[in-house]
Amino acid sequence: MTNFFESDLSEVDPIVREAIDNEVRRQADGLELIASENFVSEAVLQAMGSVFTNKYAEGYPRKRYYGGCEFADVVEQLAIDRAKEIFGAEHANVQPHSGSQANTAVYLSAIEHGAKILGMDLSHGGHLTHGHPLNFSGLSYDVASYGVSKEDERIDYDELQSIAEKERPKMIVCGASAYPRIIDFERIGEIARSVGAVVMADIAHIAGLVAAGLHPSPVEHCEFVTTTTHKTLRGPRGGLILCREDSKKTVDRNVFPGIQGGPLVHIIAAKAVAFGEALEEDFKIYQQQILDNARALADELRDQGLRLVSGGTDNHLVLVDVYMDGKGITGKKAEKVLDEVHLTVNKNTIPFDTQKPFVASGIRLGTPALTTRGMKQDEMRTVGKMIAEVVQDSDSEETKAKVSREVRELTAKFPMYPKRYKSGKTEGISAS
Ligand code: DSN
Repeated sequence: MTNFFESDLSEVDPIVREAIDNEVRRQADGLELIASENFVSEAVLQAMGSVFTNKYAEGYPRKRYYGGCEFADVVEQLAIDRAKEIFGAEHANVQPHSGSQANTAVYLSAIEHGAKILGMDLSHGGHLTHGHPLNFSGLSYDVASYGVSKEDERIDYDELQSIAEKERPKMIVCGASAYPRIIDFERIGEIARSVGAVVMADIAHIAGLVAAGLHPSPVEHCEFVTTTTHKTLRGPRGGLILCREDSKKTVDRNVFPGIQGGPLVHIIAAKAVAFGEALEEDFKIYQQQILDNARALADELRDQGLRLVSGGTDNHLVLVDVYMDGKGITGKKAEKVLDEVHLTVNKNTIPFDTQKPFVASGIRLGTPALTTRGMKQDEMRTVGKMIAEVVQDSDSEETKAKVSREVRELTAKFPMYPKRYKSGKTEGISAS
């Protein structure tokens, strides 16, 4: 089965082949610092590129609306069982096509249309699906929001308690896409119970850390837990819902037929592979290295004079205030100049930002992808210096040319597919 393909994409569709090859080179020759991205193993890629994409399998294992689902059942049941084992959850639905679909299905399962939700403000680190006015969540529900305090830029749990008492939401939504600190799910669970609300914890960013026991788990404290499978969890692009046994039927019904038709069986097969990798001892070592690397990156950026939102990081990401009240450059410009030297980041609003979201005062950096590549603290210090140099001297072509050369030298030392990282084990970061 290794030589499964007899035809060659470069002959069948050279334009797509070339785009794929260029993307392989882009990923290999640049330094990927987008906090929500990662590099999957070849095993995950193989499962994604399998003939399961041909199969309709509406329904769930052993209860399908189509014939010929016996092997689809194998991979979906495996993905469910492994997800439950990783997170210690009573039930897992592995069919959501994305994190947004997972969240949509939970909203439908947990509360009535139009009910009040209390979600974290997007500009304070939340997510579109946590109540943004242009998202289904903001359009279909009555939204109140909470955020971080101005003093320490961390979630103010006392304020969250007061807002919950005043607003009396039916559901509190927690979890974030640009929050560098530990989230106290236990406290949020207590706040929710005190006002008769349920909790949806969206752990898309930190799922790998939770799986490895390096971030407190929400599973015991929150009725519903959602995640994507492609960030720190390092699986295929997709979603996952964890819930308790008593919500199993409702959640399953709201995923299919509620919001989706046929599941993406090839992606579910790849989720099963990735979940298997997450159960390996190496995965814990990898997640610890993500944390060590984020701390090293944060320390270097701080030493270089950049301001970090909340002063540092407890997880895989660092939010840098590059604008510094007009003394620096905007997030938009920082993203552009860093891109020019092949340091890939995204502009991001910071709490209480004075810039519009498309301009933003910050950039968000994450270490999951570079850690998969085998880089450790020394390389993170080097990357931190490069970022600071470009951001602080953003109009100098000379600086950009120099840093660009340094990026090339560093990437050459940590090759990507197919030389490194053939399985879930990361070379150089391995127990074996
Ligand atoms: N777009 C994702 C991120 O970058 O964090 C969240 O959905």
